[in-house]
Amino acid sequence: AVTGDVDAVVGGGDEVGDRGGNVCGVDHDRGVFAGVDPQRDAEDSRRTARRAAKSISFRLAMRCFVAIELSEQVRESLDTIQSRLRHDCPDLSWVRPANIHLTLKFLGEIEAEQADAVRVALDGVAARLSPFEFEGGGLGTFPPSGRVNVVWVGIEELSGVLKTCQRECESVLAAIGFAAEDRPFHPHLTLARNKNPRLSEKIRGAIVKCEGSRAVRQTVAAVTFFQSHLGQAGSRYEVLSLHAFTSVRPQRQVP
Ligand code: 2AM
Repeated sequence: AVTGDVDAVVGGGDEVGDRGGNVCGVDHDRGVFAGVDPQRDAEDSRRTARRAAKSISFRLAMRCFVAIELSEQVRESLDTIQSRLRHDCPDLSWVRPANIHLTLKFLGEIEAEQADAVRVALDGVAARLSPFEFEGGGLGTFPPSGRVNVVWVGIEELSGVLKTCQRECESVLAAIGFAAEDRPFHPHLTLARNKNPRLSEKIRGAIVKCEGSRAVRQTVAAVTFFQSHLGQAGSRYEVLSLHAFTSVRPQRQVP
């Protein structure tokens, strides 16, 4: 988990002393002695402050992504699909419907100041888009054949605006330093993850049985900037900002 990793690093070295009581660089213990060397004290304070700043900025790194939030109705449909699949494949790791979203861009670990730049970039995208509708397609897996890692509901969106939205996000985020994805965009809603390759055949069978349960449809009127908090009880996603589409002009469509 991010917190665990961070604690391990911060707690593992001499940073501990800095965090213990001297984050702002004031040395309270030394200050009570008369006749201390002021130059040396000042250098000590500067060094302490530098370490504290490094440690604080590291601790502020955030695991983030950009996604489309789902409506309550879509989440209910996904819940139903999961229940049907779970009947045949109880041992998958199921994503709670409240946690399912349509990921547009995974950013990974970012610094607090990058988050501000991401917000500005997404505001720019939202100003150029107007609301559109998508529909959930059939069920599928990553990878498409062989061992199953992920079970998903595919997204069908014939107008091409979803693709435009994803490309716009990709492009503004690339401009502020986030490497563009080299894989083609495959819009999907992750229902479950699988760690046991021996279940793969059973999963594919369950998917075939489930075909037909594909009634998900919603209007998309915003993109959301999320922070992911990894924890023992699973991930928790926090909304950092919501960027509502405000353009009234027709969408530019990607072929
Ligand atoms: P997905 O499961 O919808 O494909 C938040 O963690 C979201 O970011 C996940 O739902 C996942 O999208 C995506 N994600 C997580 N880790 C990722 C990684 N290492 N590379 C790409 N996308 C990732």
